[in-house]
Amino acid sequence: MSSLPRFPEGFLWGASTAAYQIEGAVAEDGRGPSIWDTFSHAEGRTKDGDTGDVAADHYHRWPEDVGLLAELGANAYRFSIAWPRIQPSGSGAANPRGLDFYDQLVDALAERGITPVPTLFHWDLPQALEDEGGWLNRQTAYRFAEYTALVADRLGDRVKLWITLNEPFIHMSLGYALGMHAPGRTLGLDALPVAHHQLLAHGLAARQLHDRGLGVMIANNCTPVRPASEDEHDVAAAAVYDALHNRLFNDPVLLGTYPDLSALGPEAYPSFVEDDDLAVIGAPLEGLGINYYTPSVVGYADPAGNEGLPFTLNQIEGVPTTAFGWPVVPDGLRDLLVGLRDRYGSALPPVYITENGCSTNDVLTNDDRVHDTARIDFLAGHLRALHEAIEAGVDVRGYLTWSLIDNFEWAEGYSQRFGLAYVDYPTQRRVPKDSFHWLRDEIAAQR
Ligand code: IFM
Repeated sequence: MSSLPRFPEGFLWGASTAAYQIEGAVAEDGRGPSIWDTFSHAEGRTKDGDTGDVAADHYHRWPEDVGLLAELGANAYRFSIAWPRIQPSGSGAANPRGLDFYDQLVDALAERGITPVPTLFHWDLPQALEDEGGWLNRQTAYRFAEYTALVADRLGDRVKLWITLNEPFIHMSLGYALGMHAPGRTLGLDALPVAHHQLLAHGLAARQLHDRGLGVMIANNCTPVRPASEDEHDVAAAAVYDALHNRLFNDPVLLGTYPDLSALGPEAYPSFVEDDDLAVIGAPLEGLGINYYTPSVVGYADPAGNEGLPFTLNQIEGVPTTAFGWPVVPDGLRDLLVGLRDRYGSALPPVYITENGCSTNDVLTNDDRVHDTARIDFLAGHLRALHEAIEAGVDVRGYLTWSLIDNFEWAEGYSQRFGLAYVDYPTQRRVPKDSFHWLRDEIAAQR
């Protein structure tokens, strides 16, 4: 019996993954090195020195993983394409064996009636492009459009809905501002050109996809922002954080404008934005991907003692937390979506939840079970909140949970398990967790 209210007809149900986090096989079939190969192999960058060299071995076990999706009853699967498999040195002709890998995956999904929703960039930039400045270099945006064309030419007959970038805010902030992710740069606010060049890449890639009659989305990491108090300084600080985390990436793609970031410095971005860029970036989208994990409570900070930032992120008390320590606030998803609808109105395209999930301290029992009750509670709470947003009039078309299987959680290595299926890394055996069975039953009840 279902514990969830009824979702709209044709709703997409499924799960998400990303290439570097699951594939492994980093030196196979002509794949070139990515910034995550370099970063994870550098001393002290990831927990326990973990790398994605083998990850969940999806490159060899993909038929089994497609089988898991089928068993789940998924009608959609979001995966990412590894740019370094397609263009090992970041430019030039496509590596046919790289394209073949995704071609066979797409065919296998189609055979099972599962809609493929590929992401073209989920943080694994070819190292050769990083050597030329990575996303600090405007040329990377043009390289991305060329790469997009190569992939779309091969898969566009079967793949109709595409995601250009995954979470450009997280890639900019953790990768280029704070140095916690690849490529490990610590530029602080000087990382802002990375936002613009990623957005330009999105716009140029969207043009390639649209020219081929294909649908386009971007997957933005969004957080509902709440001020720490009603004090005007906290309220203003919250508005700045909202502009940096959410609006910097949503306004340009939905409205063709940038939010006011002058609170971060007198020349936050004008110098690197060229004349027609915003028109390219603001091309109409067929969907907006939302990755939601937790809200943000923001208070005022004196920029002088806070690396130029006029805000601070406060602890959220009194709610459960994930194994990662992230506060679990399902209502935040409803508030976020209703807030997006109120802010963007008719400029908001159909919304797809392209990520939402939690890490838990999973234990494989002797009888091959994983009792991840906390994940079931997480999913049930967020799906109910999502339904409330739909009832409030937000056009939500799908829910793709993060993640199908346990995987390489970036700087946290293999210590954080987000999967519906447990991966026993020494054997690479997949064991569906209790949450997998729960979601399978809920999806079946919706049909
Ligand atoms: O694992 C990541 C994913 O790659 C991007 N979004 C957040 C997830 C959990 O941290």
